Amino acid sequence: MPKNTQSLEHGLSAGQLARYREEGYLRYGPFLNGAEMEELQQVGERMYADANLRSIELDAGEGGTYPLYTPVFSREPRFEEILFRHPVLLDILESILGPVFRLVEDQYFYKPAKHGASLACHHDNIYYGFVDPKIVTVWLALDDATLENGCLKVLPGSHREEIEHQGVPGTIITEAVIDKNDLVSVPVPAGELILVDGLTVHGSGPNTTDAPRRVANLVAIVPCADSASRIFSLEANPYLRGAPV
Ligand SMILES: O=C(O)CCC(=O)C(=O)O
Repeated sequence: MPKNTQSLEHGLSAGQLARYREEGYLRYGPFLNGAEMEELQQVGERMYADANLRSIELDAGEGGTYPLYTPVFSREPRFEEILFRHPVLLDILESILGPVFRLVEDQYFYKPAKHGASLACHHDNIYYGFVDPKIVTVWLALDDATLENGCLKVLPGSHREEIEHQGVPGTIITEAVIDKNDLVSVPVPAGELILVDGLTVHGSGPNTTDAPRRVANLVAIVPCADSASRIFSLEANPYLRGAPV
C-alpha cells in the first residue's frame, strides 16, 4: 500500500494522487530548472552525435524511426543529484509506489528536427513484461513539447486493464483496439514532468518543426515476488528508495 502521502515532504497532494489513479497519468508541472535542463540536453546531444550509440531505433509505426538511448543518465554520477537521488522526485514516486522502489531503466528520446515519425501507441510494460506491473514512467520535457513537435499523447483511464498489443514486433496497439480520437495531447513547457502508469496507453506525434524535441525518461517499479518477467531482469538495477540493508 502506498504510504500516506501527507507524511512525505514533497509527495503528491491527495488531489494529484487521485487524478493519477483515475486517469493513469498526471501532468505534475515544473520540475527541472534551466541549468539542469541544459546539462541533461548536453548529455543527449553527445549521444546523438555519436553514431555508434544509435543502436535502438524506435519503430515509430508511421513515418519511420527515431533514436532512443538507454542507459544514459544512470551512467553519470552527476545525475544522481538531478534525477536519481532528487528528494522531490523520490517523494513523488513514493507517493505512488510506496516506500521501496527500483530503477527499471533510464532513457533519452531524441526526435530530430523535421522528423516525420510519430511513436505508435503502446504501454510501457509491453517492453518489460512484468507480471504485476506497478510501474511509473517519469517523462521530463527537455524542450517545449508542442502539438507541432510531437508532444506526448495519452489515453486516459487505459491503465485499468492491460490492452493487447499487436503489429510487428507486437509492441504497438492498433486502431482496431483503440480509437485514436480518444487520445489526449499533453503539450508542456520545457522542464515539466509528466507521470505515466506502466499500463497507460500513450504515444507521440511527428516533429514537424526545425528544432529537436528531447525527453529524459526514468522508469521505476515496486519490486516484489510478482516483478518476475521473462524478458527483463531487475537484478542489477539500483534501489532508488528503500534498499534492503
Ligand atoms: O516522448 C515520446 O516520444 C515517447 C515517450 C514514451 O513512449 C515513453 O516515455 O514511454
